[in-house]
Amino acid sequence: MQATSPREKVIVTAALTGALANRKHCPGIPYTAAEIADEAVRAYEAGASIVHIHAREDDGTPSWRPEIFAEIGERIRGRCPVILNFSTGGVGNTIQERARHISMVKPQVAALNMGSMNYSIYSSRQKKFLMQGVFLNPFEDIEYLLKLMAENNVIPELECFDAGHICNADPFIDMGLLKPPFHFSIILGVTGGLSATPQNLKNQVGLLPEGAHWQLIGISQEQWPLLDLSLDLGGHVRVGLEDNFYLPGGAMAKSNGELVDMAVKKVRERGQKVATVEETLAFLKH
Ligand code: KMH
Ligand code: ZN
Repeated sequence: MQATSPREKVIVTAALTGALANRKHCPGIPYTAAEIADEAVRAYEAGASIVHIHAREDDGTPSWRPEIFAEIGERIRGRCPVILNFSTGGVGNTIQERARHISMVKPQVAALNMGSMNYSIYSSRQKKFLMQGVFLNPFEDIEYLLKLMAENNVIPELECFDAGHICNADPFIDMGLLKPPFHFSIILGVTGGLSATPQNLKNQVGLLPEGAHWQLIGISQEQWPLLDLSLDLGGHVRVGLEDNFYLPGGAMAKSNGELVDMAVKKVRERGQKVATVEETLAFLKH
């Protein structure tokens, strides 16, 4: 069972681009390696110590080409010390295709999706699904990624979207493939996974192993009303255009930096501090 009180120092992560949305949805979404690096620097300057990144081709289509991840990494590392967290997620290609950059680029952290489910975008206004797929993350893929990350000194960020996903870590802890300190993300608000309610957040936090670090990933504007509760319960924070385009008042953010500015302001208003890169590295390792 997880202790649930606010942390003195809070890690702020910026999820810069994602794979699903494009500039028709939100003009601030970066596509090219240069654009993603600019957004990473802006997020770092606003207080983010980790940037979570998906690669894209220059026209914005999702890509898992290691050369693109490498270019993004080089451009960011040449300009600031922000910690790199690369995605391994996707719908419709194999885990081997989605994880080539782990051994070739070796980001400090990589996202690891902890279970399968339907994954869709539903429009209540249009009364239809705008996108739907099956998000396949079987145990054999999780095991493959855990071994690959361990061999390459990459820290797994365990992304949990549905009720069973946190407990899916248990067999890997038992096998010794997953060792503390654990870093979980609780994702609320994907249609197909858990909805963004206070009760769902409390239930998920109650399932975490003792001492785990965790952050809330709230999808769409629903992330802002849950921010205080997640900080009260001991969470870290993730914001960014991958998850949500909007500032709390409803205006669309022009950049990831604006979303990070807002998250940092809210953390500080509560009397908590934002973790530096050095402090975040210490959390990641101990
Ligand atoms: N798009 C987020 C809800 C990944 O990158 O593999 C989940 C995510 C997963 O960040
Ligand atoms: Zn992602």
